[in-house]
Amino acid sequence: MHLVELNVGGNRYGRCDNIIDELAWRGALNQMTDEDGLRELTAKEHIGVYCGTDPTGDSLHVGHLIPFMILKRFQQFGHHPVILIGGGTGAIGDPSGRNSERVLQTMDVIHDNEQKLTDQMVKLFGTDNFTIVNNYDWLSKISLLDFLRDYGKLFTINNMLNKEVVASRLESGISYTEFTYQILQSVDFLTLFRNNGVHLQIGGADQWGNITAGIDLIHRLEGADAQAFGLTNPLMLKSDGTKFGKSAGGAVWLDPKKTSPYEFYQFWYNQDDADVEKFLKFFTFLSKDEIAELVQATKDHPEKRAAQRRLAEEVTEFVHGKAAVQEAENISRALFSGDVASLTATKLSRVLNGCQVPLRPQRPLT
Ligand code: 485
Repeated sequence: MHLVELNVGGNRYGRCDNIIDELAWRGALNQMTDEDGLRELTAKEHIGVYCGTDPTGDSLHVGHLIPFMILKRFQQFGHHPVILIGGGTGAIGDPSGRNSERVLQTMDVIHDNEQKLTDQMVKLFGTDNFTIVNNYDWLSKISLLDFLRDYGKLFTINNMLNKEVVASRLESGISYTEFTYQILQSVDFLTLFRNNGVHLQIGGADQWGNITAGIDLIHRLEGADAQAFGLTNPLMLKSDGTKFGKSAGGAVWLDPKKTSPYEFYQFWYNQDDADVEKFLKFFTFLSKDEIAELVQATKDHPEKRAAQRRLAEEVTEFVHGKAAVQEAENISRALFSGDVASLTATKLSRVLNGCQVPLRPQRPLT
């Protein structure tokens, strides 16, 4: 695999010269439709790549970072990321990855969440070479009759029932509303393919059925050789079998009011030695060489936690900015040395946010 040194946004990255090789090395690939076709297209031109999220909550969490890191890497290779906020689909609720029916949220709550998620996305992706769309803009305009005539006719119940998400709910039951979800997400892919130059949709492994349904719809309407692809990331497993993304206080949020930057930093700093290489590859933009050095440092001096510290610094900076890293490190140091008096009231309130963390960090900052 050939490595090139690029200088993007002031950082040095040692990267593969092909985005798919880069993702493979980062451990970011689960399933892909037509890998050869996607390699060929991404080598030839810069494409639009999209990932959607429903505004069912008022903040993103670290689990959402998984496909967003992939989108970010596409952006660094010159491709164009499109984030879709599902104001329309969020009104329905994706049955994927759930074994029971969702409770519908009010449209007021959904619209309120849309804004909060949009603000968080802009912090991660900036405003250059990045588009953010809301599927409420087109889904809310389709009449029931048009929906059934234009799209419903192209989906067979037989295929829809075969999607894993639906099949797994047949015994416990699934409403007609949630059953319809895959058609809505397919209409999105078609809309972005037609209007935004989007050729690839990415998402977690639970999104495979929805993504492939969209590709089928595009092929039905735009021709069998229309270049639409799908890619999912693997489940993020931890070596001790516990779920990635949870801390003692529950989910780790990107909203600093729900999870303070200090708690956020500590979440990454406290990852096991056995997981740190995997997380450095996946959640940072560090080069192969830099990661190799950190892995060696963990082997030589595990007690120094150099790899965990770098991981915490990189991800906290990506999500909350440089100043937040400084502050998290100052707080960690002061708390560990017992020098609480040096902390201002604001800093203390960050640590005590929701009282979710032990007052003393679990480990000293070396
Ligand atoms: O056109 C689309 C409309 C909605 C969606 C995607 C494309 C959202 C998707 N159906 C969904 O439910 N996503 C989850 C969410 O919104 O929280 C999660 C997935 C996860 C990962 C993450 O979004 O469960 O695997 O894709 C970004």
